[in-house]
Amino acid sequence: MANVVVIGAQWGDEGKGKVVDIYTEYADDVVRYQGGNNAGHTLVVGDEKVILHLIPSGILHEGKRCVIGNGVVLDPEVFIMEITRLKSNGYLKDDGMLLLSEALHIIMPYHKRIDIARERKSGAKKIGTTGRGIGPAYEDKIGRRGIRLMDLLDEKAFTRKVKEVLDEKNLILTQLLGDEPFTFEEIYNEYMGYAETLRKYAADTSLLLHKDIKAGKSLLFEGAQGTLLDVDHGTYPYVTSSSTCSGGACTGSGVSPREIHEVIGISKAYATRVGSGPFPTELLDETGEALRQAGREFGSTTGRPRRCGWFDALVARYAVRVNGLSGIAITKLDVLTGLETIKVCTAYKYNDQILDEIPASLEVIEQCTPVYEELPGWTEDITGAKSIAALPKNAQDYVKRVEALSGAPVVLVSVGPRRDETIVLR
Ligand code: 2SA
Ligand code: GDP
Ligand code: MG
Repeated sequence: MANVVVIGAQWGDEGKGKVVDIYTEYADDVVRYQGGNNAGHTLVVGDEKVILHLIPSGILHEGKRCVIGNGVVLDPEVFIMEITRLKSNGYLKDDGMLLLSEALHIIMPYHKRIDIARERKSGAKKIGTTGRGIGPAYEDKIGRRGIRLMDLLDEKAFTRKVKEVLDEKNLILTQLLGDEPFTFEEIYNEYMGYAETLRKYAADTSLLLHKDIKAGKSLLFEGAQGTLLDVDHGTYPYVTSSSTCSGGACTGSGVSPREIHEVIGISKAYATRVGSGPFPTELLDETGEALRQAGREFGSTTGRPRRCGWFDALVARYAVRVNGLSGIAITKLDVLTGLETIKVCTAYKYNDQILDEIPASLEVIEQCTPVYEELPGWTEDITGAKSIAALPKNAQDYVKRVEALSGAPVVLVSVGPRRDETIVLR
């Protein structure tokens, strides 16, 4: 029995969906605990590709309980679309295996409109959000004016709470952002329709998870986005609005830190970032473009091209520290195949100083240039490798170097998008 947290060790899209799908075999419950449908987690099973935005990546396994915890912000329309699609593909045969925390916050139509309008108004300074209303929904949660699932399921509470906030939302939309207002009726009619579908999934999930732990079951926590997008520990303000680090698993699910046994960080063998913000190892040349094409680096939610760059050991070490990583999973090693040499960033240069930790100030990070070490590449196809020993010597050395620079043991190496293209070490 082990309760494991899986988090992104970079800027998201490290392959968390794939790794969670694989680890689900050893778990009883799979739990999303932060973010919302800004996430896009891709699973490839045989020839089938499934992209999940809200529902935990354990859903493709029968008999595993999937929980969306209190820390998630949920767009009911997207949730319903996702369950409908899963059911039509033969998954989620038992609705009882999917649970929503009744304390989670609901993304409202004004959240989405405010998100998009603010980004539009920010011009070059925009965050590069996914436009899914995530930030504005968390603002209302922290501002204590959010609508929770339990409110949506109680018509009177829902009516009262929406009426309480709507004037202010419409003022922001019309007076500050130059957008259209909402009427109470349009929101009421749309959301009351969702309420009936959502009711059967609602539960006190913290209590259920607690009971499962007491019964000796194993929990797998599925992080969304990545460490450098954490609202506290990321490259603020170019972050998402939730706690993407391992600590978020506890606040976002109501499970105690004392119940967590392992924290696994997922890192690509290179790096990507989507949206604005500092990215010291970014490649704006043909090598960056080659990584984007070979790794199919386009947003799983928005389709936006992802920015690509070399592996950054400062980011990896930081992720090990702030998440307490007990292991690292290296993904997309196959994408590096064919490169003559591969660079890894081992330090930053800031004026004439050498830094081996990420500086706290955004202004300083933006002026840092990477100090690189070069490693020889390989040309052999590695997607069929089933062990580290089966990898070409240079690929083995690359993995060893990444492990040494990161300071946490490598527990999995992914050599292709499919389930069977994985070397599980522990
Ligand atoms: P938001 O929408 O408020 O969370 O955006 C704030 C920042 O967080 C980034 N962010 C992400 N970064 C990587 N992957 C994400 N999910 C999608 C994917 C992204 C997509 O799987 O590819 O499809 O574009 C994700 N979600 C949020 C975002 O880019 C902003 O930098
Ligand atoms: P997540 O948000 O961390 O779950 O990652 P995404 O699903 O947004 O992006 C990861 C992408 O890489 C998906 O398209 C995966 O199918 C793909 N992927 C995952 N692991 C590997 C791998 O080892 N090699 C290759 N080539 N693709 C991978
Ligand atoms: Mg993703």
